[in-house]
Amino acid sequence: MTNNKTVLTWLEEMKTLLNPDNMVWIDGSKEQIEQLRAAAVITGELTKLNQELLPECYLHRTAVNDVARVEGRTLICSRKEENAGPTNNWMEPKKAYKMLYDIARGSYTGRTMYIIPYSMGPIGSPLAKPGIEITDSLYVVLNMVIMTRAGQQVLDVLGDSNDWVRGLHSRCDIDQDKRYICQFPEDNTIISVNSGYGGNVLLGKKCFALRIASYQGWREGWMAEHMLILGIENPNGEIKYIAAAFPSACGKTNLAMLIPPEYLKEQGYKVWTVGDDIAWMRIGPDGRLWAINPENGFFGVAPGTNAKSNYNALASTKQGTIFTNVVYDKDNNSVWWEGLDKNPPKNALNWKGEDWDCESGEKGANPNSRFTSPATNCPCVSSEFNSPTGVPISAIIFGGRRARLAPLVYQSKNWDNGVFVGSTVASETTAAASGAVGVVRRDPMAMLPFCGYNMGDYFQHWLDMGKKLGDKAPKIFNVNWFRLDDEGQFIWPGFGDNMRVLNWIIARCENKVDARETAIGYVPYSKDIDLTNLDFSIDALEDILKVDPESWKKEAEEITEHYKKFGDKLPTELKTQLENLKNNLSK
Ligand code: GTP
Ligand code: SPV
Ligand code: MN
Repeated sequence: MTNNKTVLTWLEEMKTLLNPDNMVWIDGSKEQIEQLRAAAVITGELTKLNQELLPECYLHRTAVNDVARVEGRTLICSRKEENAGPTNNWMEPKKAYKMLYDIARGSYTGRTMYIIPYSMGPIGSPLAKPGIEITDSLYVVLNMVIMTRAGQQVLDVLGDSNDWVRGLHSRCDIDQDKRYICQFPEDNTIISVNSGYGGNVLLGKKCFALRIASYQGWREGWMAEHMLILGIENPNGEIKYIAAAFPSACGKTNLAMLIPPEYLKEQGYKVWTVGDDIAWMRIGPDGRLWAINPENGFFGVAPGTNAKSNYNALASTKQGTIFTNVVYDKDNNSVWWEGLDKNPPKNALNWKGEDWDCESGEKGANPNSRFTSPATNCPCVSSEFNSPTGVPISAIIFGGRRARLAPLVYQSKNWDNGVFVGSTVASETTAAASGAVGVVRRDPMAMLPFCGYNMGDYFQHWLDMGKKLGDKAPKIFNVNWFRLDDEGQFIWPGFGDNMRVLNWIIARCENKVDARETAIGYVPYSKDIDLTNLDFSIDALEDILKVDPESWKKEAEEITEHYKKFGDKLPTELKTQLENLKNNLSK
């Protein structure tokens, strides 16, 4: 498949270490994928689903102890501890290699070593980057061929270059006490052992496209972000692109595939999906910020996905999809999850593969159950999806799950103030990572688990990008779809109705609408959020647009604490921003 010496040498080393029975290159051909699916059905890793209802779709169950990312066991192994920074777990690289090689040694015995050459980004795009993942898991192979562009072509473009990311994955024994997800940013290397769950083992995704790539972006002057990318087409056919960073399971896939309310559809508004999880962004020849989605598929949260909440995501799962940890419907050899519809299957297995009684009150699907679907399945996939240059970004949005405080939407005063807003994002934890759910924590730019270097340097990099972009910089906003009322119900309807907020954001970018200046930024006048055909009162809207100085003073104190972590690495601009906020609030 290749004569690249750096590749062949590494593979030899890995072969000696892992001791596989045989080696198989993934060439990306349909025939090979079909053959590997059949093999995975024989080993029991996949269940072939009803091919009439769900052609080329399969079900997989992970080990019960292995259903989410493990942030506590995710390490950044930079040479100096300071370069991993205060928000990452760190281990000295030599020690980490030894520990990981000791764990992985001989672990492919009796197994096949699959070699997956893949590209993050359209093959041949100047913004794309190649990697090679070796794995002993067919599930990983079959997910990687959906989530990335994988196969021979990647090696052809790589040629003799040494500029590729090494990825070693071994299931070992799925021993959670020996589970580690390690990134070596200075070596372009990832090692993941003892897991079989998506975010831990599909090494092109969080490990490469965020942890390694964020480091590369810092060194090379571009950005790798935990952001969806969408295009909004107005009735004149003009398309504006928005990138949005929300923490895991906080609504990126949903927003990326939003269906506008009926009255806006009738006017001719459309939404196009470029990406739902990751954006790589570079300053283009015109001085604007251009973004690609490095992925080729969606690894989406299943629960809550239905024809009403996210029609396009559901449609994306109808073919060539791998479902992980959902309910198995024995009667029609199909799948189900909470929130799909009101008819849970009567004769079913839960995500663990046990008989499941839908009336027991126990959940059938794991809260972090997922679907892996090809992006091209999505009815609203953007025509620019494969564009090698990407799309120009007009606005960047930050957001999180906050039951209180953060208003529905506000605009930062300028780029530096927007970086401040991003650096202070807080959100309730979700099932996407193991550990407690619903605990509010700071998750700067939704990158807390994904930044591959010192987050203080990362903030500075954002500020530096702003200086380079100057007046061509995207405008920065913050949204919160998750405000709760006293009964614990979401106040804002969310989902498709978020389009009403996006339209305000676009209008702000085009200088077409005024806003109210507050201590935290520009907040909409309630009349400017269009509530046409929505059963939502202007009073309720005003309520979720309020900026309460007393609560924000408390928030400013918490930000002060949050910032202490970064010590000398905290950029002066951000200290100034915090002081400004405090001053504004006491006016
Ligand atoms: P990752 O793939 O983990 O990065 O998640 P994500 O950010 O793509 O989140 P996703 O869109 O899958 O949404 C996660 C959960 O949030 C689902 O249960 C959704 O139903 C819910 N959700 C998404 N958008 C909204 C919204 O506007 N309002 C409310 N109330 N819930 C939402
Ligand atoms: C996330 O947790 O942000 C995800 C899912 O997108 S995973 O790929 O598991 O990280
Ligand atoms: Mn994500």
